[in-house]
Amino acid sequence: STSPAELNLENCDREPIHIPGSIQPHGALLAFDRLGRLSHASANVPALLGIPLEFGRTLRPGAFGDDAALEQLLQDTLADANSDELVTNSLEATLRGSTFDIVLHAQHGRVICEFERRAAAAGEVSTFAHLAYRAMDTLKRQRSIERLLDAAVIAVRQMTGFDRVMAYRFGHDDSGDVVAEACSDALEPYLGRRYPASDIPAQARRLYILNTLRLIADVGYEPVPLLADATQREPLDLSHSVLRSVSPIHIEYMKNMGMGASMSVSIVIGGRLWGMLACHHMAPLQVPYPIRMAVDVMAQVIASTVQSLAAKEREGAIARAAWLRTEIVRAIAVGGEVGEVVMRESPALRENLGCDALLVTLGGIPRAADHVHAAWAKALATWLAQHGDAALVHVFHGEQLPPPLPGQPEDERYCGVLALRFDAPRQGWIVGLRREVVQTIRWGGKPEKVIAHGPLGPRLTPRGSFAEWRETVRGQAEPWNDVELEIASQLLDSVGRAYADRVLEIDQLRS
Ligand code: BLA
Repeated sequence: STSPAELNLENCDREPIHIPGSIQPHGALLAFDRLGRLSHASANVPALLGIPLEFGRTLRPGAFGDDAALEQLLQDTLADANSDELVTNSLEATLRGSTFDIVLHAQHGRVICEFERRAAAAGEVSTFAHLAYRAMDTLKRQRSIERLLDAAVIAVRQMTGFDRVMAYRFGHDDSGDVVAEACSDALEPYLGRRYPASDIPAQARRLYILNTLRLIADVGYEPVPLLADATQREPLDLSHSVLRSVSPIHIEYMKNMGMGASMSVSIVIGGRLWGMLACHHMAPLQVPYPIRMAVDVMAQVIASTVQSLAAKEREGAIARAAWLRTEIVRAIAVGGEVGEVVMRESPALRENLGCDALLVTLGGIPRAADHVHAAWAKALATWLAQHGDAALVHVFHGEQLPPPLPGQPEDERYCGVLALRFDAPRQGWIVGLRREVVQTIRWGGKPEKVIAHGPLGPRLTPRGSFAEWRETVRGQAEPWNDVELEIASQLLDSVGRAYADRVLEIDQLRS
């Protein structure tokens, strides 16, 4: 496997983070084979649990003191060890005077049993249960994805006590936007910022779909090594472990951000990582397991609510598009000029098609424009007249397009073009335009505030990785999504027909 010294920004998606060979020190780990024989243990087991490390043997009776419930649960979990399905059990127990949350999971012929030391005063369980219940209820009642996520970050902050809780939504290119945030007044808000896909490498995203919650209780921790029976050839797979030691690259990133603890919870929709709740604390923070589980359930409620809200938003957009189409067709039928009609509906159309500007051209000449620099509109109209082929809906990007002209203002530079040809012989186009993605994104950070560069490189800061991302997205616009493209092609269809009827009428009048 790759040692930390060999890791860098280019190969960090190859770090095998599921087999780190160590755990975080706020607990201890035991692993058993299907016969219940000890195969692996964290080096702190004797000190923390008072259990001697006798690899290849089953635990002696009474190894867990007189806690019969734990011994029974281990036996029950072992009975499920041959399942391909993941089986998870947990309970609270007191060993040698300390309270532990004990989490067992079985899969592929092995049981992993983790003992998490319960941090002081987790609060009244009943108070907490009420809090969690109320939060779920509030979440289900939200009517938009924005409000849902706003409510979610507030609830998670209340339940866990993190200094900062963010809802992070992934885009088509896996970059992530901070779309909701609840944070302490002492912190600079991150709301509205975007982070590049490379901040969470591919193998971590895959793991986070399987195991939806992780906690790094103390960024400054010393990992505790796992020891193994000499017959064990494979490193222990900690994909589903709650104590898994995390990537040193990520630890450095967090140190550079000045963090003391972090937790993140996946929002998985349709088997895809849709977003994440990401929590920061400036000091170490060990969130008790039951509270983490409540947050995990909450993330599932969020996922299903997002899914139904997204379906409603889609239906709403399609209904508004149908209404707009009717208006436009009616106006053209009574003799309105396409350019004029489109401009009259411009705000609603821009919203509906998700574009920043609109242009209508005919015969290679701009007829009407909204937020488009006149000289560039002319260049684009000429260019379109030369580039249209058989297709009716065209999507052009970046370098395919005419370059910006001298004097063209920054906010009227477009590099995403959705071009709808409503009249092929006369080169009539309705054109929706999108700005370069870099100009659309708010980046609120102050570069001079970046914390010291670590030994793994200067780019491992949010600010540094943003600079790199900015380079890779130059000349790109956000692509149009399926709903927008469908709306566009229906619009084109209706306008095309209304316009053809109009032209026919005029021709008939003339003859
Ligand atoms: C993991 N990176 C993560 C995680 C987050 C981020 C949330 C999940 C682990 C956790 O809960 O802390 C990224 N965290 C962010 C971002 C913000 C934040 C963007 O708070 C913004 C406010 N990270 C890098 C680079 C590499 C990298 C350049 O920035 C690789 C070269 C690696 N990130 C990396 C790895 C993991 C990770 C390897 C997995 C950690 C693990 O689970 O072991």
